[in-house]
Amino acid sequence: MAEIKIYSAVTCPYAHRTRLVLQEKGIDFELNEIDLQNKPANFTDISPYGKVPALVHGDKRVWESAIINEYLDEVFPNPPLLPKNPIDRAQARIWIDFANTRLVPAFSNLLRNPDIQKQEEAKKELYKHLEFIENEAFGKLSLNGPYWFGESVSLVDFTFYPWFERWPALKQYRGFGIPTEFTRIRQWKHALKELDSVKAIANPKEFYIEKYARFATPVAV
Ligand SMILES: N[C@@H](CCC(=O)N[C@@H](CS)C(=O)NCC(=O)O)C(=O)O
Repeated sequence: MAEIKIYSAVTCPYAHRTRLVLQEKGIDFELNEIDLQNKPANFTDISPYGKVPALVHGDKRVWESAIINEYLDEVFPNPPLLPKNPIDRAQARIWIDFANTRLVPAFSNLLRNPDIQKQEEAKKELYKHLEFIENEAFGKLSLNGPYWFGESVSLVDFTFYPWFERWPALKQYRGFGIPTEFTRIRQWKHALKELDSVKAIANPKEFYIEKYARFATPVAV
């Protein structure tokens, strides 16, 4: 029986982050797919916030994707997914925080807000964040390779990638693809797509377009 149990949902980008780390490290795990519309009774015994992903390791529980991923990196250190020296580790955590507090909220606002004016504001916000990534991350940190920190893939790559795999839904419903001027971001997405760990659990764009229709065009009740 697998030592690690993961509670996940295939549509969830946060759970996708953790599944990518499990894949990349080749960790044996038991996958429990949760129907978020109909969660099992007592799910909060496993996941105190009632969300996915959640991880059970023996009799211990860990939740919150960014924390789960750091936990996995500590317990299963190969291959290491955080840089070694403290300043680079600090940079990695800054970018993980940037994903959680800036890029992801702008993505969600654009996809979910039915108000056209608000969507235009969200597009500007998202553009600004992509520009910052292009210049501050890929223009400065990634000089010797295609990943966030150049040569080696890291938790930062796996933290952002799920939203980029879902980007076709933004393009479909809000006409906002990844702007062509952000060449490094586009190269990075391509490099990530080619990783075995990413390929192993990738979904086609049609999958997200179908699944995200209910966020983009909610039906009035
Ligand atoms: N901050 C959390 C967010 C996780 C999250 O929002 N998961 C969503 C699905 S993508 C969820 O489980 N929603 C169920 C609910 O809130 O009832 C993380 O990083 O793990």
